[in-house]
Amino acid sequence: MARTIMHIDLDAFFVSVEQALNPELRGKPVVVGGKPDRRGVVASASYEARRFGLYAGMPLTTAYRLCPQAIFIEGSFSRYRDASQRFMTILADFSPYLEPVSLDEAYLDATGFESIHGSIHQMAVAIKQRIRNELWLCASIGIASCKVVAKVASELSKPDGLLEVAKGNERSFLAPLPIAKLPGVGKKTERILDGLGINTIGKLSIMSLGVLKSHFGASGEILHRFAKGIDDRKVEPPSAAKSISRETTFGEDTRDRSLLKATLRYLGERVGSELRQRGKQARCVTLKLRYADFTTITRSHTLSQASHTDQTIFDTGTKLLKRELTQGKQPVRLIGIGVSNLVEPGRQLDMLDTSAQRLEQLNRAIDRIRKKYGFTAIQTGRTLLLKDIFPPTDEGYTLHTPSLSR
Ligand code: TTP
Ligand code: MG
Repeated sequence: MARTIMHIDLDAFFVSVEQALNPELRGKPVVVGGKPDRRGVVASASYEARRFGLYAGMPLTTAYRLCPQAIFIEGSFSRYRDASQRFMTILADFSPYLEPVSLDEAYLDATGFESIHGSIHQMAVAIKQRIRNELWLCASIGIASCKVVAKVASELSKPDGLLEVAKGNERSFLAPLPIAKLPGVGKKTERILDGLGINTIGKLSIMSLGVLKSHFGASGEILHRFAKGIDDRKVEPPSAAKSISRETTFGEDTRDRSLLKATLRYLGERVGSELRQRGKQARCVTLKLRYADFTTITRSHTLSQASHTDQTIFDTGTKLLKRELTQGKQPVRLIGIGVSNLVEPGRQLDMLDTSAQRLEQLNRAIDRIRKKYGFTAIQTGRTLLLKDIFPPTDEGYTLHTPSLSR
């Protein structure tokens, strides 16, 4: 489905907060970062100061040389934090699909919001107005069908800008721009691309993927997609959990490996199911054990490839468990398993592998049945063992702490 994404970024943020509080600073070259006799760099320069060539990251001494009449101020982080909070609160009034990226920058998914405001353009105007009226700050907004194009658009429209890239025009919009404008292209990437004769996003978009990958590895592919105006990343509200885990306390402390493994399988399936429901894959699997004396350990393993299958979660958990139990510890009181380092599923290279494909299909089929008939409608071989141990409840088995850890 076509999406409408906004990227909102405040203009000269730190400086503008100072100007909002002190009218004497308005309309003048102002620098936040410190006094020019100090070592340090410009954090934010007003647009009036930028006319003299000042920019963020420039040494203060250079800034002073270029623009001695500028007003240099130390700034106060707590003021910027407060302004940022108020900025995000305004945005949240417009859409719950809000992803703050930094203090003064956020993505907002506005898909389908036209009808509320008349048009997306009018919605953006209303956002800018509220920010101006309530915070005395200026925001620039880019609107496009994906994040990367929306971000480039807001940047290009600054200051006090509003730029909408119509669906279908993403690639032609980006093509003439210098490669440095593409998010993800830093100084180093720019230098390498320059050496290859690539100076515009358009040229980057028609480069051979093989050459790009040979220079930049996996990120070569992302750059290539971005250059073509393709970006599937979702707007992710920060409430989305960074990890998913399940744990349970045994009625009696145990050393029984079959029971430990069966429980691990069960908990791993719950984690896997939640992971797939969120459309995510995990890079890291963590085992948690609490022994009879309440000593608690966690052991993690990073996967070579992100996964969301029950089998991978279980296999990894089992390996960690085996390693831990060989050390002849005391009986186990609690066992838990979790996944973290969650990522959007990338292109599934391992899907070429038919066994991986079958596993994926099997997991999906199990999820569908469980969704319809409840989690315990399907028992995998190993978890059947638990039937006699945990009294089934409507949710399956009684879990001591079945909560999500965030
Ligand atoms: P930016 O949005 O990159 O810059 P800006 O808001 O000052 O200017 P623009 O109009 O181009 O958006 O960063 C937001 C704030 O983050 C900026 O006001 C100060 C702080 N910051 C630093 O402290 N150091 C830096 O190097 C940069 C780039 C920003
Ligand atoms: Mg900004």
